[in-house]
Amino acid sequence: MRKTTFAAIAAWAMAAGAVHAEESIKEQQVLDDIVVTGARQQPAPAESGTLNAGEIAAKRPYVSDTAQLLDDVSGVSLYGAGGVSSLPAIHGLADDRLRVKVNGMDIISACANHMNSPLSYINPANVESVKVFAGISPVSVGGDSIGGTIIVNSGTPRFAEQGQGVLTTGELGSYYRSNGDAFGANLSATAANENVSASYNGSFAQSGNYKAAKDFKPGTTATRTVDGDHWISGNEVGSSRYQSENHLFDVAFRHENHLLNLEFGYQHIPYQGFPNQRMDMTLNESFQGNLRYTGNYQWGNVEARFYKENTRHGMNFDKDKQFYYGSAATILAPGMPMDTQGDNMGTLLKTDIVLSERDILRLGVEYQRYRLDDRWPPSPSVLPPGYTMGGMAPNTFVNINDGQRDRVALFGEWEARWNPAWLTLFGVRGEWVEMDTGQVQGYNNGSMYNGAPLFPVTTFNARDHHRSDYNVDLTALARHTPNAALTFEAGYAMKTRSPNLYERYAWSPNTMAMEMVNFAGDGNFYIGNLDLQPEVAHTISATIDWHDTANKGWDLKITPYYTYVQDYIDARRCPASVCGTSTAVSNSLTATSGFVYLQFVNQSAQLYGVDVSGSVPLVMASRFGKVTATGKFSYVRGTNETTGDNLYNIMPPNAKLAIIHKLWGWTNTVEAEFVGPKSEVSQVRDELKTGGYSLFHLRSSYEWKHARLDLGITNLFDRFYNQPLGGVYVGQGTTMSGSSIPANIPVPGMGRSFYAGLTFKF
Ligand SMILES: [Cu+2]
Repeated sequence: MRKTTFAAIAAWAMAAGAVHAEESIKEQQVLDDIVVTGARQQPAPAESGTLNAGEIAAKRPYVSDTAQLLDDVSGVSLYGAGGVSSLPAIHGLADDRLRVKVNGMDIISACANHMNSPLSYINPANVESVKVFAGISPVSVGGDSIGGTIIVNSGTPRFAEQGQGVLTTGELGSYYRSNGDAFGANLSATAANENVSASYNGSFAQSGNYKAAKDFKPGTTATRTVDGDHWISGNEVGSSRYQSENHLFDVAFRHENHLLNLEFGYQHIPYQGFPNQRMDMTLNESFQGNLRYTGNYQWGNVEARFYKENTRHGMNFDKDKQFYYGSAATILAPGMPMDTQGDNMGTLLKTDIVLSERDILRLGVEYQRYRLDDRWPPSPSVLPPGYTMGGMAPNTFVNINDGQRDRVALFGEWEARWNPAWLTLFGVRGEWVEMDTGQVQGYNNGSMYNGAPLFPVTTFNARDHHRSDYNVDLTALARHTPNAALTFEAGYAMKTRSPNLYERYAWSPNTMAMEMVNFAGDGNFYIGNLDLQPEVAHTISATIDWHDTANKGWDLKITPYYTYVQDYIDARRCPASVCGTSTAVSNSLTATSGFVYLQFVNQSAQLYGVDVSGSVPLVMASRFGKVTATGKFSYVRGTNETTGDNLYNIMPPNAKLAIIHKLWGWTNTVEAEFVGPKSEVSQVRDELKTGGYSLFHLRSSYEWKHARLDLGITNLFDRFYNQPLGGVYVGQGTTMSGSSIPANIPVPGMGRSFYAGLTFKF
């Protein structure tokens, strides 16, 4: 009896594995009913990368950061941040320039440092599928972005087969990594009959500071913290520890071709250090409610969604950064608390209408309402005796007051399969973005810090803050499949993104306030710009894909692309008219090193490059197993066409090679990573150059029917390297005091780490 239960679960697991990649299996069924002949063509455009449940499971023992799951996807690179908060970049465009959908929700980072990036809201343990649209992303997968779309989903609800009774299934997993003494665990459980399914998915992850390879010498700085003096050892990377906890409850109802799905999510991050930010996350607490309906009708599909997400985000100095500021005799500022609240609500209605055997029409409407409050309570909250005024007292500093960013979007997309060799896709999307913010205030009306007027709040408050943008996106794409071994896809896209709340409304020209507004991780000081326009990108991109006719042997894919961005939001050295006439600001105008004062500004930019990826079987199935080689190479170049400067954080040329051996339940992998030196750097931001490096990793896993064991070594030779997109190391010491910490140390990568993971399925 036990055997049959297991067999049923295994069969179900296989079935689930086969369908999870597409949002709905029934979409396929409906279409198959109409398009009778042969296999259905893949919808356009071909994703530049997908990860399925198996590939994600293999990464969990060594990845706690969902963005890092994308590391092997062609065209994707990662901005370093906190341990669970990296920011993905596609073809050199990162962060808010990408549309990131987590379980269908457009999450917005509620933080002046973008610490709580959208992908930080889901743990890899909760992720079941990932899709990346680089280059030409269809208008139906999201607007208000110029660089592509990333779609991350936790599992689709599971139901019992007819006559199976109650289905119970789940998974329990855990891992340990030597570097940083990191560990984590996850549990998922589902109980379902044929029509109702309830599931829970939870995860926990924790790590201490990681260690770079042995010769990292940032100089040791004593830091006065809440717990007393703290010293960082020679190769420890300060402010890189983290702890995170995620829970997801899901109830789903199925009736014939209708599925209703209600999810509740909760996240709690008590601390996450940021080695490239002057502050650390001391709290991220988020509640999410997400209701979805999908229906399959004779004429097509309907998807309706309503979500609400609320984030409370706290920042201060964690244990590696100096906590107390002031004279030796009296502590004037015990830390610098910052408290951010983001309130996000969205709704979506989308239909796929099958017009004929040839044509599919997709229509949709989306609405998002977003509110943000960013307040910094006074420090100290009560002035010590003898002081009449503190630098950060007695008022609450209001960085963003009732910030509003609302979007309404309408789109239409027409996909036509003219014949087996030709497919075309055209889309139009109109988007209306409304932004506003209330009156702000500084800590006080005094003047200190470089002698500039402190917080000239009157200038900002006197201006009208309301902004309306009317944005249009267009995509046109064609795919030609002359024969079974070759696919050629090419297209054009016009994509628009409105500025975020900080780019428009961060208002204070005070050094300390400006250094707290930074999503670049470069340690510089930023101020917003009320006159910013939306950025508009024009992209042309093509993909040639050769593969053997069985489509599982060798394969080679080449994607060249070119993007011109009108009104690209870059930065300029902050002029005296905005940041004042202090010596520091004047010096910053011409400085060629160190931290500088910057203001967001519209300029124009171009980016171009090529992605190459492929795989080739070296040994076909034999009694020694099967051996496959895979590889990818990426090149991207980004320049500011207004100033002639280079764009910031552009990944140097890089390649990845892997040899994968499979035998019985074993999968053994040798991976090599080669990264060129980063020499084309942004001068306006005093971006640091980084050297080239190569890294090797060994991974091994064994899969039983109900268990999986993973063992591996990352950075096998303990090679020291600096992360090309890791930003400037400001992970320790007096990080609140502008230029009082070194500006020339890049954030190093992790030294050697051993890991082990064990997963049970029941
Ligand atoms: Cu933050």
